[in-house]
Amino acid sequence: MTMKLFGGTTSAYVRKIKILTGALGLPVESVDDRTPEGAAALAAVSPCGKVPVLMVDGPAPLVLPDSSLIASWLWNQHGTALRAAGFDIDPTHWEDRALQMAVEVALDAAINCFYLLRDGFEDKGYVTKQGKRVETTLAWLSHRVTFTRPVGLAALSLGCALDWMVFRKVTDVARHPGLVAFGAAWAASGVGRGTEPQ
Ligand SMILES: N[C@@H](CCC(=O)N[C@@H](CS)C(=O)NCC(=O)O)C(=O)O
Repeated sequence: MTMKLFGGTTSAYVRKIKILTGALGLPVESVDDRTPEGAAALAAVSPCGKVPVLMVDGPAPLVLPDSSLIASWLWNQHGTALRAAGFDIDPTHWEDRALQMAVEVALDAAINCFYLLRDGFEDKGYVTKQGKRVETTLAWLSHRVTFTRPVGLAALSLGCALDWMVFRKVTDVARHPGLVAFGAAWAASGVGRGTEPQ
């Protein structure tokens, strides 16, 4: 079985998968969709043009175009090894998934704000609304998420999302003490080491 992971080095969603495949020691070829060749290869496998996409070749070929879908597939295939590596990303942990959903709603809104403002979009309220969504969701999460082992879906997403938000300077995480504590524990754990956005 060979695997290709489409995505660049800045995406928080791609990073989630790099952390998991790295913890498993899986040989995965990275395809950077920001190069013309990578973009063409991505367009050939997925109509959505979003990353990550995991392409699995072998007796049962698969194209998985979403980080949560990929994470569930990895859990299905390698759950025992992931557990041994300190992760529990069982997709039937509904409370954890509900928190993860909130993290990713905030991340999507932050991504939206970042790119719309970078492209010079004239804000007639939509960008402000997205920015408020980031803040209310982060404030809510700040009281609910702590970093514990094994690392679950919400913690994995939040670690990657906060690092991205700091990297892109889209919010001031320091306003949320619970998230500051989470970020310190996440950094100290080394879970994301070597995959930081750059
Ligand atoms: N729900 C998706 C979100 C993926 C996503 O938004 N990826 C961003 C990069 S961080 C992307 O591909 N953006 C390109 C675009 O929207 O054109 C997942 O979990 O994989």
